[in-house]
Amino acid sequence: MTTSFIKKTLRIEFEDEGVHSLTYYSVDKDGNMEDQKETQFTIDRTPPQIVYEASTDDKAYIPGTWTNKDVLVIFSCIDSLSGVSSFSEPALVSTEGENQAVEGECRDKSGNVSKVTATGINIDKTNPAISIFADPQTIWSPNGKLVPVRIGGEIQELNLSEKTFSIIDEYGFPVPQLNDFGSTIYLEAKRNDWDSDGRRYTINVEAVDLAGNRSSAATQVIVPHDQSKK
Ligand SMILES: [Ca+2]
Ligand SMILES: [Ca+2]
Ligand SMILES: [Ca+2]
Repeated sequence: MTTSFIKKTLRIEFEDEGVHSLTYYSVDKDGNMEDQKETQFTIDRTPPQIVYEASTDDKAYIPGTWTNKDVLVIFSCIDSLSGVSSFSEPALVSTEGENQAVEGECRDKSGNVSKVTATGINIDKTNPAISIFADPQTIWSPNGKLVPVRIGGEIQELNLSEKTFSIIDEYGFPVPQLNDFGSTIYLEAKRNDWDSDGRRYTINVEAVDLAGNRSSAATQVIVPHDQSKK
């Protein structure tokens, strides 16, 4: 008995995407037919779908908003035909800066690639830096007059949201309003005779940046008990 194989190459074109199956068998000269065989293959020209989720401390991060925490970007990918082969690892953005971006990529088993970019990541971890001073710091003499005091200083902050001034008189009397540095306020040059450490006015400023970082600073103006303690 002799066995001879005849090799045939047949070109069949499959255009459509999807799972295709091809059934084939051979017949010998005497009409004997072998068992049918089947082969399957998938044509996939559609790139996968990649999306991302950004979060800070397990809460959703909204792009374009400022945070003072690291932003975690997690990518996920689906592919309906050949299936996902690989996609980007989660990325942790911890550097400070505005409009930072992270790119993610997904590849399916047919080599189609999709990309997505997480943009608008704004991170600020730095507290505002504040200086404040009063001029003069000592009011003399305690003659009951209103004395002009200039409040100076500055806030160093790239993303300042708000600044708030407050004045506290240790005697609890109504105090002037202060809206900004460079202003002059009028304080009463008066103290009680028994107040041995003098009357203390405290001028506070608090600054908050867009990411919620907060700092405060204060200076004091004193109406001393006597001139030697000024
Ligand atoms: Ca695909
Ligand atoms: Ca800041
Ligand atoms: Ca006092």
